[in-house]
Amino acid sequence: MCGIVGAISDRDVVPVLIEGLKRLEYRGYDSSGIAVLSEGQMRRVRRTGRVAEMAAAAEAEDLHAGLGIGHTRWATHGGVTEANAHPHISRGELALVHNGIIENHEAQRERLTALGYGFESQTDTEVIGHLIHHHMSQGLDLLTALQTTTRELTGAYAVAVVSRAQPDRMVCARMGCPLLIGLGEGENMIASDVSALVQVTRRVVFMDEGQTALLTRDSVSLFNEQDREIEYEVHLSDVSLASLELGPYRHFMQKEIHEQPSALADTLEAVIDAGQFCHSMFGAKAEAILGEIEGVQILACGTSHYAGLTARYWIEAIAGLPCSVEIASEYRYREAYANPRHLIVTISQSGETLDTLEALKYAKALGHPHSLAICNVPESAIPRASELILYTRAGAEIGVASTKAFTTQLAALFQLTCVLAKQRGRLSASAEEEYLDQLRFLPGSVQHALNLEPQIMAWAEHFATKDNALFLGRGLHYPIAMEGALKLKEISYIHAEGYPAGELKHGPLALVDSEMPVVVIAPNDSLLEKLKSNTQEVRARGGELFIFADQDSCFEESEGVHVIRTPRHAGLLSPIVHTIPVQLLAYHTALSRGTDVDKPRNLAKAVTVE
Ligand code: F1P
Repeated sequence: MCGIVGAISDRDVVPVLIEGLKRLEYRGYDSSGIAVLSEGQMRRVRRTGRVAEMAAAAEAEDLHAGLGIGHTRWATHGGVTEANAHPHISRGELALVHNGIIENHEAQRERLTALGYGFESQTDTEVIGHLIHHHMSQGLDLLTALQTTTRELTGAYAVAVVSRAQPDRMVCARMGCPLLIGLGEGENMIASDVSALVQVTRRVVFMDEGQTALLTRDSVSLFNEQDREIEYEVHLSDVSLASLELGPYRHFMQKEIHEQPSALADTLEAVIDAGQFCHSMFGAKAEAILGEIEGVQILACGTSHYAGLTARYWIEAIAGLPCSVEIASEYRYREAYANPRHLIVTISQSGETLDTLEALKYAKALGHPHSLAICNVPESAIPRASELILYTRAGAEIGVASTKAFTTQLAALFQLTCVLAKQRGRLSASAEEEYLDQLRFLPGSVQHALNLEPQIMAWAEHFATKDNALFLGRGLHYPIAMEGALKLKEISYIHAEGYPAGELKHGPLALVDSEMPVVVIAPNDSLLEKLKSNTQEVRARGGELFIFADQDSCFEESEGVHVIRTPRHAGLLSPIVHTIPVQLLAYHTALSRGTDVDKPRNLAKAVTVE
């Protein structure tokens, strides 16, 4: 999704803006631009395509200034053109960047047209700049004009504005889209996320919904929805520069797949150190809230939704609580039945996914008093709107297709399950010890699964030539089959479906022929024999099988049956271990097909619009 960066400094901010935009590239974008105020002149460079092309153009135009804003655009209103790229300039006087969607832009466009404003783009954004310009022409200063404008907008936005009339400041506003302020020495900055700023500062202020801010070189003032100046808290970000660099890897996705043993170890550190499952890791109020709830409603999107689907098996079987899992964008628009004794659990890597955030707000409005966020980005919108929080400690995830966030979400959800079970007297001391042991071994099992990479690369060559693929799993591994299919379609653009293997003969078997590779996730669990019959149904129709089988699953290679042996059965944590091979398969297939692995077409990392 769109990314924003802005800086005001004694030094040239152009390199800060460019570097910031490069670090926001991972969010997904199709054009970029910067605007600077230099010697009283507003200067702008915009390009479709990569930030590097825009940066080269900025260099060619010799752009330097102490005040500027930059943007990576992910098209929503209007095609991918230079005219639609941000920053947008109003009458040569002020420049603006925007993330989000202005829902009443058509009405505002009519109003502004009547006031004599012309439009150069098809975006919803341009109305914001003209509205601010209009209010300034009525005598308001830049900040007040922005605050007045925000009251006339409906929708979601993070905006930053600079004006020729007040060249010593930058103003910004946040409603529904992320925005934070970075505090430097003799300079201040804004950005959509902290990765854009860590090159300059770690001291950040997270803006809240409805707030506006005024930045000069040496001061930052924050205002609430009523435009009253308020105090702010300064946080020290722990995002490291190393986590944002590729290192020896070819792609961030490859790096992040390989980081999973350490990401899991970090996420599990507290529980392993404590030697027990303890409610306190979810927050101060966790004991009372987790103790009193009678069910769980999980809300999430994409890969995070599949983590929820996996957790349902654990929560119902181990904790003995009813658990529903729903795609956030569906839940938020239906008249859902609310049981106030059910805990709302949101799962989100970014903590910014708009549908998940809105589903959480909707659940609260429906009468759910209790919520827990499982999230990878500290201080992001979803945990800030939740009562209880468990942060996964996967570190920055840059590849658009989620990998280490997913497996750490699963680890977090398993801990939640065990805490819920323990509080209900459903976790014996020996079971607790056994699960803790499984968690201790988990990073090692995941490393073992990573070692399968060379074998999986050979399979990937084959998949790269196909147009379709089926992924089958049963029980706990059915969501992993869906996750495997999602990974493959996201980054290799091969059409893939994940199915519960028992459902095969109710439809998808009609698709199976020699051109349809069928991936089977085959752990040695209680459903293994049933799964074996399902694979025979495939083979009998000429389908080629690619089976990820536990060491002791007893699948043999034969004509049309390929087997890769995964580590010994990891018990209830087996879905985590079995995720690794399907991630690697998707990665290497995409590599063979030459797609843009980290930035797949049409996709964005943080989906902050509907
Ligand atoms: C949800 C999600 C990711 C996916 C992609 C788009 O994000 O669907 O699972 O990989 O990045 O967004 P989140 O809510 O987990 O951040």
